[in-house]
Amino acid sequence: MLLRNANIICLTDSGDYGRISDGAAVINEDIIEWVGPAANLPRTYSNQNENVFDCKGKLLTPGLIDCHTHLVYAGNRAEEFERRLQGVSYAEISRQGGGIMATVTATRSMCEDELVNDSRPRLHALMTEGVTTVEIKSGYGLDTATEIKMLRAADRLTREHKLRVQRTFLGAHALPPEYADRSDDYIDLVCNEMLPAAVEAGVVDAVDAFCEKIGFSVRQVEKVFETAEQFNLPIKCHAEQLSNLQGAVMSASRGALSVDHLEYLSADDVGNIAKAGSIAVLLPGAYYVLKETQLPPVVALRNHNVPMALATDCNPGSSPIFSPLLIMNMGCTLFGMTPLEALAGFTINAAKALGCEDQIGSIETGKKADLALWQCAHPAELSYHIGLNPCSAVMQDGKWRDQAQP
Ligand code: DI6
Ligand code: FE
Repeated sequence: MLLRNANIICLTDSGDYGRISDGAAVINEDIIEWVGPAANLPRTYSNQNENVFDCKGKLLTPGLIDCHTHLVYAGNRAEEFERRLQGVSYAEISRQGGGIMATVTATRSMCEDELVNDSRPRLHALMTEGVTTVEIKSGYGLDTATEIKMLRAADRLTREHKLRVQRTFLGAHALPPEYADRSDDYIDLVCNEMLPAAVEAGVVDAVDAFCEKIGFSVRQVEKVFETAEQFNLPIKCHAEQLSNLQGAVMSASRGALSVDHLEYLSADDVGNIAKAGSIAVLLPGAYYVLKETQLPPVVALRNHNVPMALATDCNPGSSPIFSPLLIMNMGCTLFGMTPLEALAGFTINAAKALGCEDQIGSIETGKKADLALWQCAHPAELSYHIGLNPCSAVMQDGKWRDQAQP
């Protein structure tokens, strides 16, 4: 397929994020075979008149990648939202046994089919805004069977819609009530039973943990990572979201793909993250919903060339947000990112956060033909509008999606 007349944002390293204003791209099966200025299009392609698609000057970007979500869960927490509005804090609700645990109870009681059905509209919301790859975490089961059920649901749901997925085991998300005051015993269960069983079931691509006072200590998270390493699984970490426990530096020094949240990361520690090569995944949705005031050290991350990804963190508690475009806006307005950093955050840097940048995240020869076409003249429009979805078509693996058949 030949795509013509496209305003292509390649998201390559070249200046202006690899913008080609009168661009063309050639897709062979599921792969980008050629991309460049229309004027340079080799004759073999330009002579083609079948299977030519006119992009009508619209913006063509890589398909968006939501690299941090908790999309699969049961129920919702609107009542907790009301309580937080009355001044009860997120951490306080968690200590009272609500918060994550409320979702755990709901998720345990739902069968896999129901979980898939409940989660589907959320995935659809991401897809309508150009998402072609999504990361989905477990972590609302906190027992072996439910963690596996969640990851199976993630698998089924994304397969059903032909999305690329990374399934992340987050058994160390919260302490289940059965293990109250026995958090080390729970970590033993995660390491000796839950994670091995989930790996055996073939549903784990990566391992995450919540390093926080209301989650697990650095030492406990390290144990989980040691087990992940035994299975050769990449690691990532929810770190420095509500306080500074030094989880990000620990995770980065163990080679974590990404360290996520980072509001309480000290600018002094950014150099170590940079040295280790981890990606910073920023989640302004949770910052907004929790009315956080501590900002992540964006300037230091930028100055140290730590690639910054953005993600929805969509979950029923701290980020009931299913709009990557809104998150891009928040990345700019709340965190001081540039619109192009925000777009890189949902494309090339998100691909790096998943360890998939050799396949996806930019429009380059040899990469997967996962693309999004937008009714926009300038890439900053993607971060600028709120509540307007300019996505006009999405290509996944070289095929236009039915929902947006152009
Ligand atoms: N941090 C978060 O923001 C989510 N998980 C985490 O470790 C919130 C999960 C929830 O509140 O349900
Ligand atoms: Fe999260």
